[in-house]
Amino acid sequence: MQTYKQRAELCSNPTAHRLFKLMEEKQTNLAIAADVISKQELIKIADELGPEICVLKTHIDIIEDFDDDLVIQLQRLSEKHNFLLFEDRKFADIGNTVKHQYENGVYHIADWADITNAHTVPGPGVIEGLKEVGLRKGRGLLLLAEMSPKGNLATGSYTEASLKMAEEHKDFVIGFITMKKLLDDPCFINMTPGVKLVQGGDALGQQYNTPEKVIKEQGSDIIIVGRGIYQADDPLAEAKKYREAGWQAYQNRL
Ligand code: 5BU
Repeated sequence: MQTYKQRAELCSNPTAHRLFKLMEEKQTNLAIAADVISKQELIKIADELGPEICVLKTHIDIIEDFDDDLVIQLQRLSEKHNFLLFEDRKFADIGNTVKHQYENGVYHIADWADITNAHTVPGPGVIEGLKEVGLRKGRGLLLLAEMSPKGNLATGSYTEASLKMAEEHKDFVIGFITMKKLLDDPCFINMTPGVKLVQGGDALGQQYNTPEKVIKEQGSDIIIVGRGIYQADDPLAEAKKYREAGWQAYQNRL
C-alpha cells in the first residue's frame, strides 16, 4: 500500500499532487462538508476547522448571501490553513452546458474551486466539457462512481462505466466519490461521504459508515464529514476526533 506522499510523486495533475502532498504534511485525510447557508457561518467553519482538514467541500448555491467577497475570503483561508476547495456541484448535463455552468454564471466555479465533481450519466461529454475549462487552470475533477444514500442507482455496470471514463481522462479526472477504493491506480483519489463516528443514517436516506470502516476496510482515502462535525456542540473538538480517527485508520491500513 503506497503512502499519500508516494502517491503525490506519481501524479501529474497539479491538484492531485498538491492534495496528496498536503495530506501527508498536515497529517489529515478529513474533508469537511460545510453545508451551512450563510456566508458568515461558512467563513467561520473554514477558519476554525481549517487547521484540521485537507479539503473544504462547499455547496456554494445554498448560501443565501453569496457575494464575490466570500470567494476571496475562502481562497485566503485555503492559503492560510493549507486546504483545497472542492465545490460539490455534481455537474450532469451535456458538455457544452456544463462548460458554462463551470466557468460562467453567478459562481464562476472554475475560478476558485480546486476540485469539482460530475455525474457520469451524460457520458464522456460531461468530462470533455469541464476539461475544456478546468485543465488549463490546473483543476481536478472527481466522478461520482458510487453514492451514499439508500436506493441510489450508481452501482454495478454504471460504476464500471464511470471507472472507464476516468481512465480515459486521467489528465483531468483525479478520482472518485465512492464508498470504497475501486481501482488500483495510485493517482485516483477516493473520497467518501456518509461518514460518522457511529454507523446509522438520517431521515432522508443518507447512510453512515465509520472512519475506520471507510479508510481501513474499504480502502478509501478521504472521509467527508458534514453534520457529524458542524452540528456538534464543539465542532472543533469533534473535527479533531474525526481527524484522529481517519488518520489512525490510514496508518493501520499501511
Ligand atoms: P453529512 O451531513 O455528513 O451527511 O453530509 C454529507 C455531504 O456529502 C453532503 O454535502 C452531501 O451533499 C454530500 N454527498 C453525500 O452525502 N453522498 C453522496 O453520495 C454524495 C455527496 Br456524491
